[in-house]
Amino acid sequence: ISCKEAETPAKGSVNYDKVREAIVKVIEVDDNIAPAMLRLAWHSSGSYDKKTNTGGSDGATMRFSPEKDYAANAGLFRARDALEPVKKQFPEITYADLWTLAGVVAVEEMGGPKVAWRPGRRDAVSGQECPPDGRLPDADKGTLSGTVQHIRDIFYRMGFNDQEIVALVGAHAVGHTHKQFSGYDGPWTRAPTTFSNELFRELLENKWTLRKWNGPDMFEDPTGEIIMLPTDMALTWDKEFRKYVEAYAADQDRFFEDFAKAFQKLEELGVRAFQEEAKKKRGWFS
Ligand code: DDH
Repeated sequence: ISCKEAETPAKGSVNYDKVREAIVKVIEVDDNIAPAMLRLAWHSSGSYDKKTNTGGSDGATMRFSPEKDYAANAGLFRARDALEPVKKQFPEITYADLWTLAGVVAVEEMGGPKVAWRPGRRDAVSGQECPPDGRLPDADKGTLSGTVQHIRDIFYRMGFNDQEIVALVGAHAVGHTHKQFSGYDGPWTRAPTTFSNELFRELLENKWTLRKWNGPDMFEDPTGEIIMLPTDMALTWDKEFRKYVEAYAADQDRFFEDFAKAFQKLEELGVRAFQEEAKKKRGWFS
């Protein structure tokens, strides 16, 4: 479908501060939903491919099959469903704006940095615009070098560099893996509803060993209570990634600043309205 057929928000008709307040209320009922909202924002944006300029948060295509059924998106119905009453309360906001706004509100509510956010995303009207499966990262590619290469392939495709990759993955300070959704099991930190640089500190300061169980390969600390995915560990084994893990473990302010920039960039990948605006600013089309 063309952009014209898609629903675009009526400018000025939504009070985004009120929407923010409504999202905060949802989080206050169950703060475990905040990490899920953050992951929804990331998965709706992280399907972007810069070569074809497809995917990304514009369109909120995860409402539709096949995207909502991709294995990577298992469990995200929790966040989508939790936001449904907010959409009912503010019907003029697009889902694409609502989901990305929920991501930044979740980060803020969990004590993280303020992330710049602006409206303007449209909603697709069918699943025809869904990106293909396989654009989001797998947590394990069997070998260390394969896993490191996979992380780079996935994030370079969106247009990120090594520093931005490490900053973004710092989001694993919050939330849980769920056996029933991904096969993995457990939280990364002991404060899974506090946004902090704790993922990096745990990665460097704790002792990580392969969990002995009949689930997928994952790492645990000596207590077995907190975990790391192979892709998280890979950030400490690759020299270039490790530089940033060390920097962020030592300096939470720097992590917050870099995360905020990278997350705003992530949420704006492929958004037509912002791309048009940027073109106009360059003066070619005025
Ligand atoms: Fe993640 N993530 N993520 N992640 N992620 C999972 C949960 C959460 C990978 C795999 C998983 C990012 C990067 C990666 C969050 C945010 C972000 C789960 C568990 C898996 C598996 C899902 C479940 O069982 O429910 C991999 C692989 C990568 C990678 O980069 C290689 C990034 C960039 C972000 C971000 O927000 C910017 C959050 C939050 C969660 C916790 C969700 C919850 O329900 O709790």
